[in-house]
Amino acid sequence: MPSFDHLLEFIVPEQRFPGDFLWGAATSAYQVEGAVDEDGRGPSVWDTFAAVPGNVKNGDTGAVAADHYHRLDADLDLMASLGLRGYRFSIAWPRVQPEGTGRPDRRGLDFYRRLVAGLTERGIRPAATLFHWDLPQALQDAGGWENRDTAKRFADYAEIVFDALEIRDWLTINEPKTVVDCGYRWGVHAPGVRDDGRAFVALHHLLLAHGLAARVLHERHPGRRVGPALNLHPVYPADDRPGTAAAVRHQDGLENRLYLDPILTGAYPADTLEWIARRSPMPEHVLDGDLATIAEPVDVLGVQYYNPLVVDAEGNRVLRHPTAQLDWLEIYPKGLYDTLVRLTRDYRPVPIMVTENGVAAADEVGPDGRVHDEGRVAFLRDHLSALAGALAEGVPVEGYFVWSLLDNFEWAEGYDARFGVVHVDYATQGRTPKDSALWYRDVITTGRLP
Ligand code: IFM
Repeated sequence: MPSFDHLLEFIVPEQRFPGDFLWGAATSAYQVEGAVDEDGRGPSVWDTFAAVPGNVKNGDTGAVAADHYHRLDADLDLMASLGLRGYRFSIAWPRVQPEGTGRPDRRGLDFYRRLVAGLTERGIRPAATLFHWDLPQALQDAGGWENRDTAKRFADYAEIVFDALEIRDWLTINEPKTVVDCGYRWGVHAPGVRDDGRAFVALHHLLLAHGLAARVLHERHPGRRVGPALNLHPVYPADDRPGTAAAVRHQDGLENRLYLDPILTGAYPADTLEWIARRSPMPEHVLDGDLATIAEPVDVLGVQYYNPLVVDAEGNRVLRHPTAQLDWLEIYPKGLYDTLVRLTRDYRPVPIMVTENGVAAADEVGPDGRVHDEGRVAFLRDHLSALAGALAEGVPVEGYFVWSLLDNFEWAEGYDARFGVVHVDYATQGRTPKDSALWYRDVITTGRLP
């Protein structure tokens, strides 16, 4: 993987991070926990989707994943040994409410109580995501995110976990755009729908769920913080042909403004909404008061950055930068800088955490017992360098969570795509910190990029 130092030199006067910068790693429940039938957990849409042949590469499922549910204590020790100061995980809604409604299952909550206690004992700050795509199947059977009631059920679930877990920082919905695009427009994620009309109705209810849950936290636990975790993609023109600027603006609407504007300003972007109205009844689902709910103040904004999008006048994506193992993951660290700077330029300043950033590779443990993932080291160094550039511009970034702590179930890609800084041998469930994890530990210890 090439280095981008030459691109970043001009924006990075200082590579030192603030002393209280939160250095973390992230995972999500379905991707690491396994134990899908244990302690009363109900089925989720991802159990259903992954069970259908052809939906996931190699027929992989999250049934065992990284077996984190059974290896919690060892994984907590592993996090401590890597010097992590923060850990972002998600709570499996179907562990807490197996059917998505009603009384919580104590066993499900107890797992997360143990996790939070274990983190706290080790001086690692928890940040919890309420929903990282594992919707209880029973709610999907009742209409899923196309059903407005799911947003209300989400607020009930949020209240249960807010009250049960002593956590300051909460993320509501992980990447609503991925649910909308991959789950409802292109059908490559659960629930496997390919229908723009339905997709944008689901989008509105996902955002409503975010706002309702954020309001519950503010009402019940003042002093704690909540926000969404949004995957943002800076959009660049492929050329200067007539029409390209408009195509860039349109794509930026679908990628970024469609999520940022309602959440941070209380209005859907007019141009994007007009485009949606031509293919979806979504506007009819926006009821009085919804936008005020969605715009419940954000205390901390989760930003997830992987790749830029370069589009031509026809709106087609043009690959301009090197890609990693996954062909969508074009590597362009300056895109992180541009995204962070744009947030403070176009919206009112909000504390930001980079809640995901990372790269996949087909990593293997070598004969020396180590994983020499120098491509990932370069990726992390260049992206952290871009982040340092944004900090130097005054962007209020408080923390960074590498995606991911462990190799895990990469959704439709199954287990081939390894995003972890720790290698997982799925046959033995052995963990091997990759060179990137050791490099990251040094960055955490010194607070600067080597
Ligand atoms: O693995 C995913 C994660 O669940 C959500 N953000 C992107 C990651 C890499 O594809």
